[in-house]
Amino acid sequence: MLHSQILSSKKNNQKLLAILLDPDKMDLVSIDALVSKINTSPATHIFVGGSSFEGNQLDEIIINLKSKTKLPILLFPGNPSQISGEADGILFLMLLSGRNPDYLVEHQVNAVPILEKTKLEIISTGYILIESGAETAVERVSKTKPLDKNNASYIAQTAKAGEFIGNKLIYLEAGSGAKNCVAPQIIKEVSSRISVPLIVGGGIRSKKQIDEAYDAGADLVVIGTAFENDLTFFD
Ligand code: 1GP
Repeated sequence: MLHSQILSSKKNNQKLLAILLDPDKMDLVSIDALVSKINTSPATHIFVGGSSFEGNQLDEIIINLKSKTKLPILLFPGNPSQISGEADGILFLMLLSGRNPDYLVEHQVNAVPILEKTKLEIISTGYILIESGAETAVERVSKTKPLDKNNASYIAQTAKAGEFIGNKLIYLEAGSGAKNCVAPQIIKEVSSRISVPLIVGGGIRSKKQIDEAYDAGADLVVIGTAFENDLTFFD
C-alpha cells in the first residue's frame, strides 16, 4: 500500500517529503515536541534510521511516534538490527553504488528471518551514494566509495540497473549532513532515464534546494539534519 501510494503520487505529480529521524538522537521525552512540529510540517512520510544505530528502544520510539502522528513510518535501516515490526514499511536497501557484498546481499539475507516475523511492507530500493565533498557516514560504515558526481551518465546507468534488477524505488544519497546535496543536473539525468519513483536526500538545507530537487525530477525529498538542527525549519 505504501508503495502504491508513492506510485500514484508520482503519477499525479504530487511531490512527497520525508523527515528522517535518527533514533540515536531521539529520546522518549523529547518526542512530543518533535512530532507536533512534524504534524504541522509539509511532511508526508517519516523515515527512521541511521548508519550506526544499534536498535535500542526502537520499538518504543516507533510505538510512541505512531500514537502521535498519522504519517506512515518507513524504516531506513543501516543494518538488520534496525528493524522494528512496529513501523509500516521498510526501504529494503541495496547499495548499488558500492561493491561491498555485505551491502549488496549479506545484510539482506540476514534480515529475512527478522522480516518474516513482521507485517512490514518491504520496498526494494536501489541506494546510490554520490560524492558530496567529504567522507560521509554511509561511506565509512559501508566501506564503499560514492559515485563520481561529475559522471551523471554513469549514475543514471547505475539507477537504471537497479530498475532492471527490480528495485521499486531509487534513492540518490549525498549522505546525512553532506556538504553538497545531489546536484539538480544529476537528478534530471537519472529521473529522465528511470520510470520508478526517485528519492533524493542528503545535505538539503533550504526550501529552495527542496524545490530545485523536485523541479529536477525528485518524487520524494528526504530532510534529516536541517530539521534536526532547527525544528522551525518548515514554519
Ligand atoms: C540521509 O538522505 C538523508 O540518509 C538525509 O540527509 O541529514 O543531510 O538531511 P540529511
